[in-house]
Amino acid sequence: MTKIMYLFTLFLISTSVIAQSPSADTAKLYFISPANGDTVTNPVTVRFGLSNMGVAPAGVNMENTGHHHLLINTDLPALDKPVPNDASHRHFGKGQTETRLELAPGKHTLQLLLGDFVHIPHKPPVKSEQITITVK
Ligand SMILES: [Cu+2]
Repeated sequence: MTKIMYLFTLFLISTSVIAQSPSADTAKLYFISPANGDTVTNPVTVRFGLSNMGVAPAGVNMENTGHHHLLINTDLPALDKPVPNDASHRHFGKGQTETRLELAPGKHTLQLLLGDFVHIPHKPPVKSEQITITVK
């Protein structure tokens, strides 16, 4: 192999390490519950649905997997950086597929965003629609 081929191979390896994890073309992320427009009471059980990709805990680098992030009353974060970790960006890094929330009475938005083993959204991102619920 020529030196140029060798350098090119190194380049491919190094870019694949920092590149975002690819998502499956057919991946779909959605809320099993609640549904958009629902009126609910506390605690609000939120169930995450994912098809054509799998759930793996954070830190586990397996193709076509990721873990759930629940965005509460916020829009999508930067899609090429780790998802922030705060009250409006919840990580489910153990591989959980549901949670219970205590929310103030009123309207709230919820959205799911899948992240890879280092919490970075896939490319293209796997996200649900943003739903609005009303807590009584
Ligand atoms: Cu995460």
